[in-house]
Amino acid sequence: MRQAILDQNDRLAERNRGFFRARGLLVLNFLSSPGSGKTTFIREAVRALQPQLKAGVIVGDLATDNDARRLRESGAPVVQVTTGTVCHLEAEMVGRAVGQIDLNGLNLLIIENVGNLVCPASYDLGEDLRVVLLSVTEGEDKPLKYPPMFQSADVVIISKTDLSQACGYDRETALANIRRAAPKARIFETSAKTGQGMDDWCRFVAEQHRARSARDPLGP
Ligand SMILES: Nc1nc2c(ncn2[C@@H]2O[C@H](COP(=O)(O)OP(=O)(O)O)[C@@H](O)[C@H]2O)c(=O)[nH]1
Ligand SMILES: [Mg+2]
Repeated sequence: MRQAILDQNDRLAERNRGFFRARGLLVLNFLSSPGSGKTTFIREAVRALQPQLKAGVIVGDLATDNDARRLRESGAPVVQVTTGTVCHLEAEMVGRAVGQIDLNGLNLLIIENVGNLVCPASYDLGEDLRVVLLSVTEGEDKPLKYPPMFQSADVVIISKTDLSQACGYDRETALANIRRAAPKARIFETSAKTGQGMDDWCRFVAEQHRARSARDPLGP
């Protein structure tokens, strides 16, 4: 039963991927536990990437449109998906939500997944890159406790570095644990509050977008 659901999701994710590629969109799927700083990071990143790259955002939560309202402060078009009792976004939900965004002139689609370090790891949404956040406040051992999420990450963002000292954050241990769970992931150390690491992140996204456009020259 579960396998049938995942197979169906994979088919719809491939359909999303084809659609995104045809539109020349770079698609990022942001995942983390609740409160790691996804919404804040995305809002600041969207601001920093403009006007070079323009983003649309889809955000999933069980309830409320609080995050959509916060994300709209960046100026980006935002669609809130409320999942009720479902602990992750599925490809079908993303396919429907993207139909509500005017994609003309957009280069990037950012998906903020439901806050959860377990379930969303199993659901491909058709993204190009999986971006997993780990805040300095949540413990250096999370990559070891939640291996599937970190194994599936293309990028790991260490967030809230401005709080490192207050939390007694052990940077070397956190980096070693991330490298063990996600040996191929690019790692960024950032604070959405002070702006630390944002320039590096924006350069990376621009490079990824250029690489995608070079691979798929049919995109607009
Ligand atoms: N000090 C600090 N707080 C942050 C930072 N990023 C997010 N926060 C705070 O962390 C809390 C959760 O952030 P939010 O973006 O809602 O996380 P999400 O649940 O992963 O989307 C909020 O109170 C934010 O203001 C940061 O870089 N530094
Ligand atoms: Mg959020």
